Amino acid sequence: MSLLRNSLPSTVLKLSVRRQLAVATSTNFIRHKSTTNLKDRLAQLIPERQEEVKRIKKEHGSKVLGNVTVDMVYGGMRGIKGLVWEGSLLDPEEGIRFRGLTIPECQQQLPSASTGNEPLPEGLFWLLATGEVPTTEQANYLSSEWAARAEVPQFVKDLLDNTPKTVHPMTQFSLAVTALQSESEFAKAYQDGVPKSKYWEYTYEDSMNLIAKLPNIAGRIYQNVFKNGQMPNISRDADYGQNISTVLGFGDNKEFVELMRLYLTIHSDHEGGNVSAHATHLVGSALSDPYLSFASGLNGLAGPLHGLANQEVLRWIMRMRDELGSDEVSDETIKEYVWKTLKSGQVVPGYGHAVLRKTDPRYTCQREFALKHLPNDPLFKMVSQLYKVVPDVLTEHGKTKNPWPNVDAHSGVLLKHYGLAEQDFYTVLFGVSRSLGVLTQLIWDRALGMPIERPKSVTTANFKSLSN
Ligand code: HAX
Repeated sequence: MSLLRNSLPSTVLKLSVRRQLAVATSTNFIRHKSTTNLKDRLAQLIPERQEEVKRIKKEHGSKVLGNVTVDMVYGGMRGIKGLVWEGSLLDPEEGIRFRGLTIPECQQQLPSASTGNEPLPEGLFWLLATGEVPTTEQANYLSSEWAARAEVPQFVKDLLDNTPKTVHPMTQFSLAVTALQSESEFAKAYQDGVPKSKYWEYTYEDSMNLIAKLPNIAGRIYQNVFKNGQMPNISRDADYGQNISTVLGFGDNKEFVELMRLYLTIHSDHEGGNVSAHATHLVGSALSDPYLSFASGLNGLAGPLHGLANQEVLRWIMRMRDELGSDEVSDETIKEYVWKTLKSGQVVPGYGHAVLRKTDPRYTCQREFALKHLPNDPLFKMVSQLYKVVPDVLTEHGKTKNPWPNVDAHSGVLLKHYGLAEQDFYTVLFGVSRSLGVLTQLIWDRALGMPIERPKSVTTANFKSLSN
C-alpha cells in the first residue's frame, strides 16, 4: 500500500482515488451507523469493553510482559510496558497507527470537508473514541457540538487579556485551561457523590466542552500576543479546522484550512508513554478532572524535548539561514552548520525519537502536503536539504538511536508559508490537537475504572546491593 502511494504524485491522490485505494487496504472499517451521537455510541460500547477487560484480567492477569533492568530504570523507563492506551500504537519502524489505521489510511478513510480532501479532526476523534471510522454525519455531529460549546467564560477572556504579552503562549494556554476548571462537571459531580459507573459520562462532557473551547482560547492568545487583540467569531456551521483558522485570521485561505485539518489530525495522539499523554493520564488517575489533567499534559508538551521542538525547529532553521546569509547553500555548508550545533552541545531539533527508528510518517505526510502545495518555498527546500544531510551527520556523531526526522521537523515551515510566522505560538496548535488523543483516553480511563497510578521507586543504594 505505502509503495503504491509513494509511486503516485500526491497531487494525483484526489479524494475519489483515495477512496478507491481505501478499498484495497487491509484495515478497512465498517462504518457503524446506529447513532450520530458520540456519547450514545460510547454508552453502547463501554459495557462490552468493560467485560472484555474483566476477561483479559482473569485469563491473562498473571502473565509476564517483560523484564525491567537497571538501565531501563535510569533510562527514562524506555521499553517498560506499564500503560494501557486504547487510541493509538506506535511501531518503531512503521510509526503511528490510530486504532489500527496508518496516517495514509486515515487520509483515505476518514470523512473530509465538502470543500477539501484532508481528514477532519472530528473524524479522528470519533475513531480514537470508538475504534470505528465515522460516517460524515457522525463527524458533522462533532463539528456542530464543538461549535455550540465553544464560548469561553468572560473571566477566562479577562485573564488572557490581562496577561502580559511577554508570558509565553504555552504558559497562557495552560493558565486558561487550568482556570476553566471552575466549569468542570466532573469535579462538581464528584463532590455530589456521583457513583463510579457515571464517571465517564462527566469526563465525556468536560472533554467535549474543553475541546470545543480550545480554538477560542488559542485564537485569543494569538490575537493578544501577536496582533491587535481583535477576536474573529467562530461559526456555528463550520468544522473545527475551519473555525481555528478563522480565529487565527486565516479563515479565508482554503489551503491553510486544509493544513489545519491535517495538522490537528496527525498531532492528536502518539500512544501513551510520551510526556503529554502520560502526564494527562497520570494526573487524571488521581481523579483530577479533565481540565486539570490536560493542563498537566500541556505543561509537559511545553518542554523543548517534546512539543516545543515545534517552535525550536523553525527558529533553528531561520538562524541557520541568517548565519549562512542565503536560502541556497550547499549540502556541505549545511553539514558544517549541523556539526556546529552538535559541537556546541545542543540537540538538532526535529530529529531523533524515543521510540521511532525511521522517518516519522507524520513528517512524511507533511512533506507530501508541501510537495503538493508549496514545492518552491525556499524554506521547504531547506527542510528537504536538511532531510538529506542531517541523518548522516547524526549517524556519524554516533549518539542518537534514531537519526531520522520527527513530526516537528516539518510543521513550522508549512505554517510560516501561509503567514503564521510566530514560532512561539506553534506548540499551542500542537496542544489543541493533542487534546483529541489524551481526552479520549481519559474517557476510557474512567469507563474502565483505571486506578490511581503509583509505580514503585527505588534508591540508588538499593541497586548497590543487587547480586550479580
Ligand atoms: N541531536 C543531538 N543529539 C541527539 C538528538 C538530536 N536530535 N537526538 C538524540 N540525541 C542524543 C541524546 O541527547 C542522547 O545524548 P546523551 O547520551 O548525551 O544524553 C543520545 O543521543 C541518545 O538519545 P536517544 O536514546 O537517541 O534519544 P532519547 O530517547 O533520549 O530522546 C528525543 C529522544 C526526541 C528527546 C531526542 O531525540 C531529542 O532531543 N531530539 C531533538 C528534540 C526534538 O526534536 N524533540 C521532539 C521529539 C518528538 C516529539 O515529542 N514531539 O513533540
